[in-house]
Amino acid sequence: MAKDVRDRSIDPASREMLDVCQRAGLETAWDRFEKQQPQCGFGELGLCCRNCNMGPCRIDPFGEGAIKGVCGATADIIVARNLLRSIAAGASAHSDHARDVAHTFRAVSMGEAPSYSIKDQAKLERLMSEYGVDTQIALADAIMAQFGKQDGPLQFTGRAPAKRLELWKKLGIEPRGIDREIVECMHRTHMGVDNDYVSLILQGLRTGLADGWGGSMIATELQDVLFGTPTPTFSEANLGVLEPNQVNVIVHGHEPLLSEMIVAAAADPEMVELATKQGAVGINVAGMCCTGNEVLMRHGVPAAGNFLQQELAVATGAVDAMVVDVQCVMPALGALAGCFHTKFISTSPKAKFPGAVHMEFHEETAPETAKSIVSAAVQNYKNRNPAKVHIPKEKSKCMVGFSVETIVGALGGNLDPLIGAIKSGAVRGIGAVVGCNNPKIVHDYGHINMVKELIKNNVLVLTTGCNAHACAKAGLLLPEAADLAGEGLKGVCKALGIPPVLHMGSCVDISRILTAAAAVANALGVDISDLPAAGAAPEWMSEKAVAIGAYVVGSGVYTVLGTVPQVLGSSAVAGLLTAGAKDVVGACFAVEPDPFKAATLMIDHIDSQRKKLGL
Ligand code: BF8
Ligand code: SF4
Repeated sequence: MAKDVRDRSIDPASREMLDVCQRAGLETAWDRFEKQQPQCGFGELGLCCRNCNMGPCRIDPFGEGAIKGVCGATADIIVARNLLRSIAAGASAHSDHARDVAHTFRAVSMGEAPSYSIKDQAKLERLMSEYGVDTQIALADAIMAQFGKQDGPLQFTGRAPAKRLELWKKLGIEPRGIDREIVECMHRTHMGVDNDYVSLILQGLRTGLADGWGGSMIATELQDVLFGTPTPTFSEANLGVLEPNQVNVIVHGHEPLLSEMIVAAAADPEMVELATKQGAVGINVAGMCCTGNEVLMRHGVPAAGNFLQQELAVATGAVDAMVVDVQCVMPALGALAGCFHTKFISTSPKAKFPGAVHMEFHEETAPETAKSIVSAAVQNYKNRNPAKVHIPKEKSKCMVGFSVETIVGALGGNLDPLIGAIKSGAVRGIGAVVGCNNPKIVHDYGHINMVKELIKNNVLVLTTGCNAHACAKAGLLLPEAADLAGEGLKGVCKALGIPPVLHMGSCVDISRILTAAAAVANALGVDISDLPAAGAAPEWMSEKAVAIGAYVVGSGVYTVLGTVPQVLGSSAVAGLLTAGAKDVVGACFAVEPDPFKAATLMIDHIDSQRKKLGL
């Protein structure tokens, strides 16, 4: 039976493509989600354990059947262990990305990666002084050492307010080496190790902090050094950025090490000439997911869409190559690409996919591989079947690239104007809205309605990841969008010429939000948990989002989740996360799928913080 596409997405381009997919009998994540219904009740509650081979064990949520695993593990233990493993996986994804960037930075410092260079010398020098080293190589070594550091603290935690640092120390959650924290999660969750849910969750916070103030921050800072710190740039977003008469190359995944080289190769006159010979008028690179955010904010490369649009992009029949590296790439793409001429190209030694051509990418041979990939796309152009091409017209303009440096610049060199606007109430507070798509929520519905509701109530929104794509598509990243904001925020945006929603980058760039929050808290002489600020992930799905949640709350920011985490099988764990944590780290989670109600929770929190600060 035909599905009503309006129940699946609010984005017009996505609805149009969902229609196309239905008519062509092409399966998408939404269809597979329906086939999964009803989803496993034990899994939903976090109550199954496969951590040893006496199991699998599952706990009866009604207390009638088994209430303990074979080893005696209770619901509290199993739920907390499962959560800890998710945090470890998420933190490892961000941090392993950071490791690759650090590796390239080190190779550049040693003169061993001639195709990469230093693009932000000033930031490099600031980092050298932050780490207390005199040379670039010493900085590279010091950053590399952050991964295996046996004792705390991680260098970047020094950016956090003194009160926060003291609290982490007191609680024993000051993060040590990034790899160490992740390994410890795996150790603690092995059969018969840590069996106290509070102790497990504290380690989850510590591992999250090692991600936010460690892995993610290292990735962001070194990417800025190597590829440039983003500055305001205009571009376009949504599937309408695909070009009917050009070779379309989509870069999808997360690490700019690859996408930067693809962008450069596509501009190579030799490649452009090759494209012309094939009958195309040029080469159009478009970005997807976080790789999309990286090249969007540094080069103005148009963004094709967020997580749930990856299959829809292929279904346009106009993508000559879908080039991927790591994270958030659906394994479904291989089979779908097989229905079209699209070449699905995997590039990371860590990530192979069924149905993909593997063209492995290494920093020493990066430009050559990038050229081979672009050339494969160009040569594939002639195989495009015009009868199968359907590109939605829909695209929106956007203004992106608000690094902390840019925001400070836009404010005239320091944070005082922003702090003044917060004090006066023109800006009621700050909302960080981030995260994925998830077919459990109508695509982009959670993102867009929450963000609109916040700005209407004078909350300045900072965005990254797939929320940033959603906002770009909806026109919320334009200075004109200030007209949708409340009077106070509108005035501030108009005076500064900025949008009411500031695009700060990819998901690892949530570290920029931490840096900004710490700077504002330091300027006010308070802790991060005292700020009139709140976070949200209205449509989150990935384990990375769980790690982010852990570091955002661990850093003191109240956070509202739009999809329910798999923890409800333990009222003790759920209670700790949604209430108890407030007395421990000064912040907690809330779960609210309705974006309007969720925005109200955030605004209420912001108001109560203002009151406490006497504003
Ligand atoms: O790191 S927001 S779906 S793309 S996990 Fe993935 Fe989620 Fe998108 Fe980027 Ni972040
Ligand atoms: Fe079952 Fe315990 Fe083994 Fe988990 S660790 S599978 S609860 S026996």
